[in-house]
Amino acid sequence: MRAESCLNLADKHRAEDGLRHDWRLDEIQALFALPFNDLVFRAQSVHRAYFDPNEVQVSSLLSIKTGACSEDCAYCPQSARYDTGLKREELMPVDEVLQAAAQAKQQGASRFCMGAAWRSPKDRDIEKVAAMIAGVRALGMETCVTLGMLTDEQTRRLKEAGLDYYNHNLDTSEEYYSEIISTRTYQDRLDTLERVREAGIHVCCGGIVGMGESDDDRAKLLQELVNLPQHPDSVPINMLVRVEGTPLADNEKLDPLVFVRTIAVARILMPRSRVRLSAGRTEMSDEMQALCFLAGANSIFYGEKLLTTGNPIAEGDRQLLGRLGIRMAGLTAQLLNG
Ligand code: SAM
Ligand code: DTB
Ligand code: SF4
Repeated sequence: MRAESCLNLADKHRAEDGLRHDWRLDEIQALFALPFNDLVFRAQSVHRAYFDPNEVQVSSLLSIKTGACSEDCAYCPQSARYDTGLKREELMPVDEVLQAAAQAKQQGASRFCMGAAWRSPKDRDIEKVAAMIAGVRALGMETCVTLGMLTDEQTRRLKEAGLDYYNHNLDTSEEYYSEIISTRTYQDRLDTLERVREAGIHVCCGGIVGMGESDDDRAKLLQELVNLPQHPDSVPINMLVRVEGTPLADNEKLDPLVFVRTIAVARILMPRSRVRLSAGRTEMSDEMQALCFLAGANSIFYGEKLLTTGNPIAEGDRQLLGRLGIRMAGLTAQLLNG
């Protein structure tokens, strides 16, 4: 029944958005296998057809509830199961969150993303988060939250509070997912994504590379994302941040050019989506980040902290973007872009 209604939805959206939602794995694998220059040229051509190539959207992140998470995601420093030395913090007071948002706005961020280390929120938490959303919106910023799995009622409440985006990542292929997380299923993730989409909240959904997954896993992750009934509005591509104490701490580093290829293929598959060069930038050279922008990335996390780990300082990013002649999208420009 669910599969049938998804198919109908997929047909409906294909007709509506003129984009493909029926990519086969072999087609995606063929893109990954292109000579690097051909792949990047193609990605940049698609990028130019849909976006201003010299503009990036910037989001700032804040961890509003930190650590002690019941889930066992092997990459995550916030799981209660791993000793990462992280200090646990309860849900932050609303006024402190709004102070941080105002500061992020002053630095030039147009979207404020609030993350909580929950498997799923409790109803009483949702009321506080709703107040944060309303407050951040009142500052004139776009709002995004990532809180784990949601019920229908919680989703409705977030929409009512004015939520613009919900971040919920598929992280990797369905096959590899069970190697990384045992406390929830891929289908749980897909169910929350469906709720968010149907409530009319923009979807932010992507994944992590560098977790020891295969080339096929990366292709399959992108296939899952592109074949959703609607392409996610934002697609964060994270490079694994290897945190001491997590099971993936000693993983081998991914070839940076494979990361750039992943960005390029995401751009080709999802031409209207913001592809975000997300976690892992502190370990990337300026040249590698420039290649990611060339391959079609047009969004970054901005500000010296992601949720619990480091990110380049804002001044450093302003200098890098300046050297590349890339502007930060203002809120007005973003609203115009839809
Ligand atoms: N608990 C909620 C959830 O899992 O959806 C929201 C917060 S969770 C930290 C948000 C996302 O951060 C994860 O889905 C994952 O993609 C990303 N993430 C967490 N740890 C990471 C790491 N070490 N490196 C890269 N990305 C990471
Ligand atoms: C996403 O895809 N990446 C962000 C955001 N969505 C919530 C989180 C990255 C977290 C990196 C590890 C940390 O700082 O705890
Ligand atoms: Fe918890 Fe989210 Fe981290 Fe998984 S990724 S351990 S659900 S905070």
